[in-house]
Amino acid sequence: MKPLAAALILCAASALALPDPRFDDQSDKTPLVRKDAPPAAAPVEMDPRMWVEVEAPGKAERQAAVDAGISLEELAPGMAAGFAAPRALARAKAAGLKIRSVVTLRQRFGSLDFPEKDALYHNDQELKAEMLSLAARAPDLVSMFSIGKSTLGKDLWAVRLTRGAAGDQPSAKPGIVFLGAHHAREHLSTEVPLLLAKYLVDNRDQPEIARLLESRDIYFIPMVNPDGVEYDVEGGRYHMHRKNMAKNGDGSTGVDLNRNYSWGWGGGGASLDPDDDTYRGPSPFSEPESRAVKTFVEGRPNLKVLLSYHTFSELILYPWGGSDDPIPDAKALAAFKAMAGEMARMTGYTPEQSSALYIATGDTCDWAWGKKGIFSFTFELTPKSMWNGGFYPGANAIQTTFQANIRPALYLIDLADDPRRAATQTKVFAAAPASKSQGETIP
Ligand code: 0X9
Ligand code: ZN
Repeated sequence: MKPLAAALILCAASALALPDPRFDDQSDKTPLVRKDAPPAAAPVEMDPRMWVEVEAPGKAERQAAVDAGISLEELAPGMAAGFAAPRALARAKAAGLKIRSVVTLRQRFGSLDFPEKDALYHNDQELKAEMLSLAARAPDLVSMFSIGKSTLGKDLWAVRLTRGAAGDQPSAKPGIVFLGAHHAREHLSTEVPLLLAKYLVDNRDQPEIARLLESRDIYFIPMVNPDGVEYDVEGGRYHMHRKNMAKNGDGSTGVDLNRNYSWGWGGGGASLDPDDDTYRGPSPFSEPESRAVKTFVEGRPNLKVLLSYHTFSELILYPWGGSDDPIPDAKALAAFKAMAGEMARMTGYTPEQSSALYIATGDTCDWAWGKKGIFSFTFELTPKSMWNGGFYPGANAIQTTFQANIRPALYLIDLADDPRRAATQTKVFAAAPASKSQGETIP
C-alpha cells in the first residue's frame, strides 16, 4: 500500500523559506508565498487546510490567491495550487477567483497507511471496503451500519451476521458482540474480528455455523478507535499510539478509551493527567467512541456476551478489572472461570481475573458486566511478549492469531443463549469445520 506522502507536505512547507524557481516569472520581488504558511506538523487527518487549485492565467490571479491567504506551492500553465485554510478559501471565492478543485490534504498527499511490510493489515477505509464486500456477498445474512462517529468524525462501522434481521432491526435472538482496536496500536485486534466475520460468511453452509447464524445475533465492531489507528500508521511508520485523538485542554492528545467507561471510573489504574497513555478522560463516557459502544449495547438488550480484543500477552481476562474482589455472583463467577478455562485450552492463552494483570478502572468489560450483566471478556492476543513483536508482530501473525481464535469465538457464540450453562456443561461447542477462509484449516 502506498506510503503516506506527509513528507511531501513537510518538504513543501520547508521549501517556503527558500527562493523558489517556480516563481521566477515575477516582475517584482514581492514574495508570492507567505512566509508564515502553517507548518504541517499536525496529523494530516486533523489538518483543516485544503489543497486548492485555482484558475490562474496570469500573475494577477496568482496574486489574488496569495492575498486571499492561499500559500501557493504548484504552478502550471493557467493554474496555481496550494494550501488554503477554510477562511482563505472563502476569501479566494469572494475575490472572484475560479476554483478548479478543493481536496483534503489526505486526498492530495496520499492515504494514511501501514508500512509496506504490514500491508496486509486493514486501515479504516480497507476495513470498510471488506465489510461492504461481505454484505454484498451475502445480503441475506450480513448487514453493515455505523454505530456513531469518532472524535474526528469517522464512522464506527459494525457488521451484523444473522438471518432474518438487518441493520438496526431489533432481534430476540441471543446476541454477542466482538470489539477491536479500543487501543490504536493494537492492530491485530482489528484483524481477528474482521477475519472471524469473513470466516462465518465463508462457512455459512456448514451445518453448525448455519445453526449459529440462524439462532444468534452476531456483531463485529473491529475498529472502535479509527482516528487513533490512522494516526498510529501515519507516514507509513508506527507511532506507538494508544489513545483516541481527542484534543485535551493542556494541548496533549487522546483519552484512553479503555479507562473511559463509567463502571468504577476515576478509581485506580487510570490516570488524571491528560498527557498519560492511560488518561481516563474528563468524565465517564466523555468520548464519542466509548459513548457509541454504550449506545450500541444499550439499544440491544439481547446481547449476552461481549469480547473486546486487545494485544498483547496471550491472556483471557474476565471481570473485575477495577478491583481484586471476585464478582459477587458466585454462579456467574463459576461460569466465567469455566469459559475462560475452556478458551484457554483452545488457545494456549492464560485465563485470569483482569485485575490479576493490574487493577485498572473504567474498562469496557467491567461496565458491560457490572452495568448490563453481559458476560464480557478481554482477550490479549498474540504475541506473548514485547520480544516477539509486541504491538507490531508483523503480517504473519494475522493468520495464526485468527486461526487460534476461531474456536473460542464459536464457543462464545454458541453459549450466548445462556452463558451460565458453561459452569455445569462440560460438552463444548466442538464442531469447527474446515475453514474456507483463505484456504486455511482449523487448528
Ligand atoms: O490496560 C488495558 O486496557 C488492557 N491491556 S492493554 O495492554 N491492551 O492496554 C487490559 C485491560 C484489562 N482490564 C483491567 N485490568 N481492568
Ligand atoms: Zn489494549
